[in-house]
Amino acid sequence: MDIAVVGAGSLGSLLGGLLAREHDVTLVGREPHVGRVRERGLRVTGVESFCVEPAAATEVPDAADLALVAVKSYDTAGAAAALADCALDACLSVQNGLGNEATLADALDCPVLAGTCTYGARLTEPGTVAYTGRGEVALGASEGGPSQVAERVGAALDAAGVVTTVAEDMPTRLWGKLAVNAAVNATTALARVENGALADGPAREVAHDAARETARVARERGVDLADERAVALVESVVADTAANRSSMLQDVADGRRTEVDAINGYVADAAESPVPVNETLARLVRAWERGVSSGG
Ligand code: KPL
Repeated sequence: MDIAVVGAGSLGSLLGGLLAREHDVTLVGREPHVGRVRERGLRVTGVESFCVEPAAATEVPDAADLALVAVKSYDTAGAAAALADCALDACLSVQNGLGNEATLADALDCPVLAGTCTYGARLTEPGTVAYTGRGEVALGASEGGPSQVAERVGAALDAAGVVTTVAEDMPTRLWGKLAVNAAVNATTALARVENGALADGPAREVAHDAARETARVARERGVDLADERAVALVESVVADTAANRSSMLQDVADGRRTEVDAINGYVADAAESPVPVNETLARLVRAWERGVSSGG
């Protein structure tokens, strides 16, 4: 299968590297990373260590069987515009936050699948990605139910050794993942701790409250996600990724914009009644972002 991985950051590079063992992959990302991949291949180190030679570019190709979108949520509209001119059979979003599939579907002619991904990755230098945790990609129709396209894409990921579940309950899974990100990302970014610090440390209850609020908002929108299930998801991700630095902690450490608007901000915007923990986390992270963008 011809796969364009749009957003060759940490996660996109890891998934692209895994997929390149079986498929024709083009990594679409930024310099100097893509240039280094073109010159010397992509090195994957950690859980598994190997080198692959995918194509690498700063622009999306003219055609691909699948576009796997892994850009930051604030870049989804840009990725959708770039992909609008690419002949595609299918598109799969494995991004954080909610609302990405709708943005992509508005711009593209092909089916857009929803995905969640719990693999852990970190770009350590241009051309090299650390594979920090084996996880799972769950994918399916964003509105739920069966999908032949999802079956085909799932089989392609599976053939490359990516742990894959083709799921008919993506709305619940997307909200479950949102609860995990709402709980873990801003908390670890603000406290500057690894995910494992939420297992028993002082921020544990902040994270659990953020997850409960997210589950309540999911139920307000007709998605069946119990508080206990959301907290259990957080506990299991925290245990499985204890040594990981969340993507938001990585963004903050590197002085980059975060995905808070599509995570805690999304929960706050979608809520019918107050969600004080998500609102507070969103405000604090936005305050940090404003300080960085004004050079503070
Ligand atoms: O998705 C993640 C992220 O960091 O964005 C988790 C699952 C929290 C792993 O770190």
